[in-house]
This record gives sequence, structure tokens and C-alpha cells, in this order.
Amino acid sequence: MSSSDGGIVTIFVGQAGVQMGNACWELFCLEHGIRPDGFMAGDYYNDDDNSYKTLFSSSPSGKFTPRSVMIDLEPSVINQIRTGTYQYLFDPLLLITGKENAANNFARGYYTLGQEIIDLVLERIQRVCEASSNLPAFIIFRSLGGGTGSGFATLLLEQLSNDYKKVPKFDFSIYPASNISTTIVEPYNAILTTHYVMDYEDCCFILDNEALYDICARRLGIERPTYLNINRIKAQVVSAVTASSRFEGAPNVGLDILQTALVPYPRIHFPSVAYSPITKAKTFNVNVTVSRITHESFEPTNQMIKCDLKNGAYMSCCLLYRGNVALNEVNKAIDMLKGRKSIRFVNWSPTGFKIGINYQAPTTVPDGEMRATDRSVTMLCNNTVIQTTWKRLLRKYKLMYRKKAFLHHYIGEGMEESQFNEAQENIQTLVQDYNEMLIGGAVSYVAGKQAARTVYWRATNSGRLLKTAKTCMFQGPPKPAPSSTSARAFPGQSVIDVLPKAIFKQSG
Ligand SMILES: Nc1nc2c(ncn2[C@@H]2O[C@H](COP(=O)(O)OP(=O)(O)OP(=O)(O)O)[C@@H](O)[C@H]2O)c(=O)[nH]1
Ligand SMILES: [Mg+2]
Repeated sequence: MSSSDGGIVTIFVGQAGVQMGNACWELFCLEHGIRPDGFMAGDYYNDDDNSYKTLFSSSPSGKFTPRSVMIDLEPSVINQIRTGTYQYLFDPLLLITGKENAANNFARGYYTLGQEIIDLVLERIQRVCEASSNLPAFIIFRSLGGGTGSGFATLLLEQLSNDYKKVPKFDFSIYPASNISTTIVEPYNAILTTHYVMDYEDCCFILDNEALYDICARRLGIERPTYLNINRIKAQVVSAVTASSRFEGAPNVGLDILQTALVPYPRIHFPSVAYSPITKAKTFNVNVTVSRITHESFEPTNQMIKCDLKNGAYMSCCLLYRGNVALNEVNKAIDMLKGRKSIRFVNWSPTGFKIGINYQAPTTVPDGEMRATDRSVTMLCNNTVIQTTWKRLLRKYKLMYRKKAFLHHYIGEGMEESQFNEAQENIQTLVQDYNEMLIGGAVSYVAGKQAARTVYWRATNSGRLLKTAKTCMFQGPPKPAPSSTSARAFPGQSVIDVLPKAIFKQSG
């Protein structure tokens, strides 16, 4: 075993980031048989098994250490790690704290407090990177609403994109939930950070706590979910996304392939996430078939962001299966999905679904709230409906900004008012960019299925997006394909292949 093998470097920023980190490392340790003190449990030890190397480095004494840096501008959250069950797991130098938090203020995280600590953080990250012979990716975890999660993470991503230009940067962000937001200025922080890091990160999975609370309540029967409950669900997604870099599978979809599949244009990089099965620990006789989990992963009950995918069109979709899953069962499940008119793809991206199968079954925390299963699926998709989450946030942002409410807190820490205008304009343009993805149309149709539906959008001169008169050419009882589109599909051929060329133009 050597400590110099390549691996993903994970970076946890602010309270939400660090607490997500706790859940992730709890799970990673269980998956690799590493005890909380950093040594491998005897029965797991196998000289030929290198799966741990992606996430852990190892020392000659047999101690495993996460390739991970945790940062918070205040000490209390990380102090719980320093004195908790996993205190010996982490390298103490990689747990970095300042003296006071950013008080939910982007500007404190980015300017005043952030500037004091950034050099130290970069030096520690460099140490971790130098111990890796290659560096496939950084994964950053944070909340968009917190001062540290928004402001400091922005500063960090800016520096990382300078120092490690070629290394892809993934982001797992907690998006401010619409109804249960803990701080009034979260929309400011979230929009400012999204604006500033737009060009510094490659792919940002956004998850919202409201959706996760709902999952806990509906799926796990937890009346008052805690952050631990929801962070453990998110950890399953993180584990699935990194599984291909650790365990065997075919076809195995790595982070690089995921990024290529999910991000059609640099700015269109906000996929949403769903997971199945999420079942109560004490449920008996659960029928976890491939078809059932696939179906469930498209249901709103399993989505980790509050928006209805049925109202948008998919640009891409990846299904990452784990465990005992046969490719022919997956193909059958995909055929079933293709017959659902609620699943529409933009007509310039008709290739449909990217499939990954990893043979390692999901691991669950013993005595945790989720039932162990021998297979699971994580659904990652880039759907145009995500723009509604930005619109929702912009509405709140504008309400406050119009009255210049709370602005003095930001100006007092070194920001200028013009930066608020720029951020607002950039996110408005992002919404517009997502709209442009729809121009040309979206299709859900498979030959042989009765219900087929085609929706066209076009842009007006003012830039507004309109559904054209051709909207919903098929509805209700089955009708023959309209001659205007020459959309005659043969058995086994999708109508996508025979529709007229999209009038889609690449933005910017
Ligand atoms: N999912 C999840 N969300 C969290 C957790 N802790 C805080 N949040 C959410 O994160 C947002 C607040 O951000 P924090 O992460 O607490 O803030 P911070 O990054 O530490 O920044 P400051 O405290 O302002 O310095 C709120 O929307 C919280 O609901 C957590 O453990 N899990
Ligand atoms: Mg904090």
C-alpha cells in the first residue's frame, strides 16, 4: 500500500458542508471496512483491494486518512469532530477553523474573514494534492445560503480554478429551501455565489433541505428529521457518484463521463438528483426490483430538489445502479420509462439515458433509519425545469434588493452595490439560457406506444419563450402521427430521429 496513489479530494466548507462530511465519511468508512480510528477491520483486509485509494491515503503503519479538507470560519462544528467518534480518523492539520463565523454574510466569508484564512487552506489542500500521483477531481460540499458556504467557498473555488485549472470541480450544494429557509438573506448569498463561481466549477448538484425533509417524512416516517437524517441520504448519492472510481462495474460511469454526459454547455451545469429505494429500516418484504427503483427515481417523492421534472425537458439523464443489477433488466426498465409521456427530452439531445452499473451493493449505517438493500439507483439529470428554482430565488432577491434591504451588511464588509446588479443580471441570463435549451422542441414518444406528445417552443423578439400552436400534437386517444412533421416512426425507432431539425441556436 502506498500513500501516493491518485484520488478524489473532497472539501467540506461551513456548517452544512462539514456536517455532510460527517455523514459521508461515516458511510465511506463502512464501505471500505475502515474503523473510526482509521485502521482497517481485520476481516476486510485484502492486499489486492485498492478500492479505498480513491478517497483515503494510507501510511506504512496501516492507518487510513481521508483525502479531505474541512474548513469552517468558526470552531464549534469542527470541534465536534475533534472530540467525537472519528477524532482519530482525520489528519488534524486538515481540519481548519477560524475564530468567528461569517454571520450568514457572503461578504464576510469572501472578503474580511475569508482573506485571513485562505492561504492556510490552500497550503493544506496543496499538501493533500501533492500526496496524489494524479488528481481526477475536487468535490466541494457547502450550503449556498450560509456566509462561509457561499462567500468562503467562492473565494476558494476562485483560487482552485487558478491553481488547478485542469482538475474538474464538482459541487454538492444545499440550495435555500423556499419555505424553511433559516436566514432571510440566503437569496443574496446564494445568487452572489452562483454568479461568482459560474465559471469556476464544472458541475453543481443542487439539493434542497425541504425536499429532503419530505423524503424523511414520507419515505422514512421520521416526523422531525434532523440534519443527520438528511445528510445520511445525501451521503448515499455521493457514494454512488464516486462508486465507479472505487469498485468494479460494467458499464462503470466515472466522474469524467458523468460530467460529459450531464453538462451540454458550460453554464448549464446544475443537474438534479434522486435516489431509490429509500425505505424505512423496519419494513419487511420490500420488493426492490430494478423496474421499481427505476420508476421511483423519477417520482417527485424521491427527488432531492423541489421542482417537478414533468414540467421541463431533459437534456441528459444518468442512471447509476449499484448491486445486483442485470443490464437486460435495466434495458426493460428504460423501455418502460420511454413510454411515459411525462419524460420528455429536448429534441437536440435525443440519446436518452446513460447507464452505469456498479457491482458493489449500497451500504447502510447499522441501526440507521434506512433499510439495507442489495440494489439501488441514483438518478442524475439535467432538466430545464431547474430554472424555476433560480426564478424563485431571484424573486426574493429582487424584493429585498429593490428596497436595498440588508445591503449595508455587505457594503460594510467591502462589497459594492454594482456587484448585486451584476449577480442579478447573470442569474437572469442563466434562466434565459435554460429557456433557450427548449427552443426547437421536446419529445416524448416511442414507436409502438399509444401516447405521444411533442411540444415546441420558440423565442419572441422580446426574448420571451412561447409554446407554439403545435403544442401537444397528440393527446387523449391514440392518433396517427401528423403528416406535417413526417413523424412516421417504425417499430424500434423513436420519433426523435424523424422530427425536423431543431432551430436551436447555441447561446453566447
Ligand atoms: N442539509 C444540511 N443543511 C444544513 C446543515 N447545516 C446547515 N444547513 C443549512 O445551511 C444553511 C445555513 O448555512 P450554514 O452551512 O449553517 O452556514 P455556514 O456556511 O456555516 O456560514 P456561516 O455560519 O454564516 O459562517 C441553511 O439553509 C441550513 O438549513 C446540515 O448539516 N445539513
Ligand atoms: Mg457556520
